[in-house]
Amino acid sequence: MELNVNQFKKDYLRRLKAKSGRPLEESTVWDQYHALGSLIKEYMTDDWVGTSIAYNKLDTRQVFYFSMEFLTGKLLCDYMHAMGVFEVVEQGLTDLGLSLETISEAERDQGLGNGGLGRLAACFMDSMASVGIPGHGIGIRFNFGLFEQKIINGYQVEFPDRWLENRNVWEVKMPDKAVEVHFGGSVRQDYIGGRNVFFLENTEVVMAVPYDTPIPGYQNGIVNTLRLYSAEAKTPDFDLAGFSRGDYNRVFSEKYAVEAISQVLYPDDAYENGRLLRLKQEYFFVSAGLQGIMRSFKRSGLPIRDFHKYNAIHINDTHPALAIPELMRLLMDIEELNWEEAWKITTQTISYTNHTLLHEAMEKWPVDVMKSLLPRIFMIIEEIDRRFNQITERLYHQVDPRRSQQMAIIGDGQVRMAHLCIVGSHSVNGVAKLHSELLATKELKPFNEFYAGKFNNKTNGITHRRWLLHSNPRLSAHITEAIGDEWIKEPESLGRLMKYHSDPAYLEKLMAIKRANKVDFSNYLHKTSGVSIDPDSIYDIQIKRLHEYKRQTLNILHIMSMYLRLKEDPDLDLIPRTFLFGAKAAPGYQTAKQTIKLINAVGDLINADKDVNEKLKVVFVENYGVTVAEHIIPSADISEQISTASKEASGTGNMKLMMNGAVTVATLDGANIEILEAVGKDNIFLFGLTAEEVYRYTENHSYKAFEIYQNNPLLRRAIDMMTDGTLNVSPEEFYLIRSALLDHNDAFFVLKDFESYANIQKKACEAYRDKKRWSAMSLVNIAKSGIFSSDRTIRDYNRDIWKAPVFETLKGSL
Ligand code: NBY
Repeated sequence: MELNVNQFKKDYLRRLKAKSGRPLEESTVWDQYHALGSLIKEYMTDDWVGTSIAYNKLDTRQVFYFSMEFLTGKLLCDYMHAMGVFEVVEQGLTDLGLSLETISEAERDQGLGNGGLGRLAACFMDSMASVGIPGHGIGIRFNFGLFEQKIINGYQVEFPDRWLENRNVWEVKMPDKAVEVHFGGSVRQDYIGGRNVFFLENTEVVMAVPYDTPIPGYQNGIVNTLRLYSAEAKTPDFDLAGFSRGDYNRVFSEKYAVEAISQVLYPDDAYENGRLLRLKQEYFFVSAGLQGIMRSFKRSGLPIRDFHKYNAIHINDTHPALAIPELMRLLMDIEELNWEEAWKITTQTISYTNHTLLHEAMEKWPVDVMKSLLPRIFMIIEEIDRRFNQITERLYHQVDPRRSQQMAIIGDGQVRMAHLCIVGSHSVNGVAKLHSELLATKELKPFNEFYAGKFNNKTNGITHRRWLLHSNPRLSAHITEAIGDEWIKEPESLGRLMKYHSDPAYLEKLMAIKRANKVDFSNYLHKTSGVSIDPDSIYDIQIKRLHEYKRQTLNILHIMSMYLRLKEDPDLDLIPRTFLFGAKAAPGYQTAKQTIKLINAVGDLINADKDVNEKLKVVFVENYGVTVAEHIIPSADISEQISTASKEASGTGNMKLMMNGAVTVATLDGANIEILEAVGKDNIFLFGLTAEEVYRYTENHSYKAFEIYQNNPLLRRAIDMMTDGTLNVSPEEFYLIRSALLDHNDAFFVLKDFESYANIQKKACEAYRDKKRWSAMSLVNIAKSGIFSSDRTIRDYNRDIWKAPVFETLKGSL
């Protein structure tokens, strides 16, 4: 939009006064933030309203991305960049004696997600709008996002994330678009006008009230919508009779119980067995979202039989799987279509992404729970299952009588949500080549054989606008200076940087930028936690959820072994190295929590030991999340992507780090394999078992972790350090970690991969010594990162699955 500095200053001062009731001199930082947010939102309004009018007018096919999680982070600066007003606003604020940096720190992170899956949804929102796809998000407006983590005495302690306590400037409440969601009750069946009719009776009713947040595309005038539903008791004067009888407690506890649905995000990044409230959350937003879509579709006057031609509904993992039976219910019970018609529309509308191969993370719900909470939905699932079984029985009962049971949607008293998604959708995709291949050839093989062509791959991506353009302004400017700014719209043109591959001046500047970013991060860390780190050391970074398969344990054991070597030989020629960890553990995941304590205990030992602390430093960054990531990533030298091969579906942190010039230490897992293909084997440090080897060892039980422990003295001493009193803890402190490695035969092959990890670490350090070589490696990583932009991912989804129109801009169609 057109905006000049004077106009902005005038608008802003007026807005600040109106919002805070105070003049500039008396305003708090929060007042300043709130006024700025509200003004920026207003600047966006015409485009936002215009976009939705244009979509309606054009009868556009639209995409609805259903996700339990949207890990958006802060929005202010992103919005200003998208609207092209960043510089003007920054200048205007400076003129007024204010600092944009300080003001933007007052914004709370929108932390409505656990990790990669939720962040992916947020990147997709940005890319859909920027690429010009009519695509919207549907989810839950949790009152509390992912817990805030504090490290107290080395332990993770969780605190509630009250992100809404000072209101959210971006959202708009839409009470007129509220819908009812029904739970429990019973189903009455009738035969009316020659067809079976189903009525739900005596249900508990919850109002789903949408709050809309604008999602602006990058300087294209398109503004899509993220719609999050909040649960409210039916009417504000819910039970007036009870209230006037003085029955306050009952009335309020019912209201409280209803509103609990959108109270808090479950903090597990893997499936945690069968909590009723979680199932309520899943049905709540799916039913609300579908009713909203149905309502506006019907308003358009288009025939219901064409529903799938105008609506593409994507489900982010199995959490929104109930979209399948819910859409069937709406089409049959409300719109009066028959089963076959409804099934055709449903399967052609819905597509599904799988994000995991871990068996324990596959979502399943006990039949009795599903039946009593959602009786009509369960009936429909039973019927889908019955019809599907009929076909697989007929096909397989002679060749392989067990196959049809294996593929069933309902089995062993449980509803298998992934099976429901596969059967009820027209596309099933994994999130990296290896992951998609393992789904098709191993984990979901019978389905891939049954449904030729349904399975496909869509390698993840990240929005290069947030993760490079906005969070690393120095590097962005250096790139633009060399190749122009086309990469902002066409990220694959970052490839043109390759011509600077052996340009000493360019590479030197690249390293100077990295150095400056390292200084910035060390200042940030010092300011936020009091910890000092040395910008001349290597920043070696592992940031992701804490999980055994991600193997933070391998990293810390290697650090412990380096410590032991240095203690023996203090003159060991090592480049000073700072190991940074950032990770939240699920509150109930004890092994993960012990790992956090272990990292902190090792840090305490090393950082205080004069023999080693010039060369080694271990830092655990508290409360890792989107904003912390934006500070760390531009400063990274080494990116640790060391999951057990086959376990990490894709990874997206790996992409963010390479795009900022970090070099990856990697197993051949997830998207690391595609990073390798992009940069070539000389620009990445590979180690460890392959996925195939991991499968083989697991299948033939030939791996013996204890033998490695016995035969590798250095590793053995590192492991024993957990219990021998070297660390300032009781010998039982790390009981679960030790026993997972030694008593339970190390399910994630930490010991098996240790030696090859230690070797590659040595090679990485040697490479770092050679500044020229390292800077060229870094450049190649940046240059080849364009394919990991979520713009590419979104274009792939749209080309192969959603098939929505792509708009350059909507300006002309208004
Ligand atoms: O999704 C992650 C994968 O581990 C990662 O490899 C991939 O890059 C990313 C995006 O595709 N999965 C993930 O983040 N999963 C969750 O956060 C999650 C959250 C909740 C539940 C399960 C998984 N749950 O069942 O409640």
